[in-house]
Amino acid sequence: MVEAVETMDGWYSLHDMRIIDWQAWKRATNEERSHALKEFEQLLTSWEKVEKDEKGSQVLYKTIGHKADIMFMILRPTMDELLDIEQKINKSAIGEYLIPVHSYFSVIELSKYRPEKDGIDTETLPETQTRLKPILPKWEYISFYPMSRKREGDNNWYTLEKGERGKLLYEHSLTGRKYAGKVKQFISGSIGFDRFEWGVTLFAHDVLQLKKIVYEMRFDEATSRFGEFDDFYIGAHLPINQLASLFNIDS
Ligand code: 76R
Repeated sequence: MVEAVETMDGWYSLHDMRIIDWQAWKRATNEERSHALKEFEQLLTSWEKVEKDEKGSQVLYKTIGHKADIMFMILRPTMDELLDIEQKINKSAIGEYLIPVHSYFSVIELSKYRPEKDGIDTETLPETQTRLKPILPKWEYISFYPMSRKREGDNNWYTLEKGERGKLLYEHSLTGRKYAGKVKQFISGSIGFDRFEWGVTLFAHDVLQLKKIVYEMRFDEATSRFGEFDDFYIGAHLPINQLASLFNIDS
């Protein structure tokens, strides 16, 4: 029988993609617009406190193309907090102009292919806990895409022995390490939660590095034989102090 691998699970994750209803926004009065914007800024500022207290983390990006205009990635210790946040956005004044177009629910995940380090359970190590409950970087660019591992004939990830899967992921990680300082990755598991098996979130200072790492990994066996991908969402960082300029209809 093929052995599963134990997963270590951290904060719950919601990727929430919205389109801005520009027509409705333009029809709103100046007063309605400035009230909505102010309330939105206050909501985001309240989340910054949660992050400072290390009780969650979040980022907001402007996404390119017509799949979405903005994307939130929000991490919290429980799913209930994510539900609450989703409702808060919808009930807020700006929520009237932020049409949900896509979302992805998952949980930050590390797999235990090497369950011990120097005889210590890796899950108990402080560095593991930091990776399971990460403060997300506010780097210039983001890429998010769901992916799965194939279950087709000889290319079935789930009939490979655990040792073989561990070896392929180790090789995969060597490609990943070449991008240290250029690309930061967060893997969140979504088996049983959403349509694909993992969410991949990458941050980069240079948007081109997002293409380069994904291209190079296509040649790793873990990807070339087993990788299956959904749509990619690419965005540029949207800090609170740039919201006014994004939503300003005169510029
Ligand atoms: O957790 C670790 O860092 C240990 C090594 C490692 C694992 C187990 C690792 C390293 N990854 C692991 C697991 Mn990864 N990763 C992806 C993608 O585009 C593609 O082809 C794939 C999308 C990227 C870009 C990426 C980057 N990785 C996984 C898994 C779970 C598989 C499972 O459990 O079966 C997926 C789906 C996945 C996908 N990976 C790294 C990176 C990078 C940059 C690293 C090096 C991190 C570092 O050492 O700093």
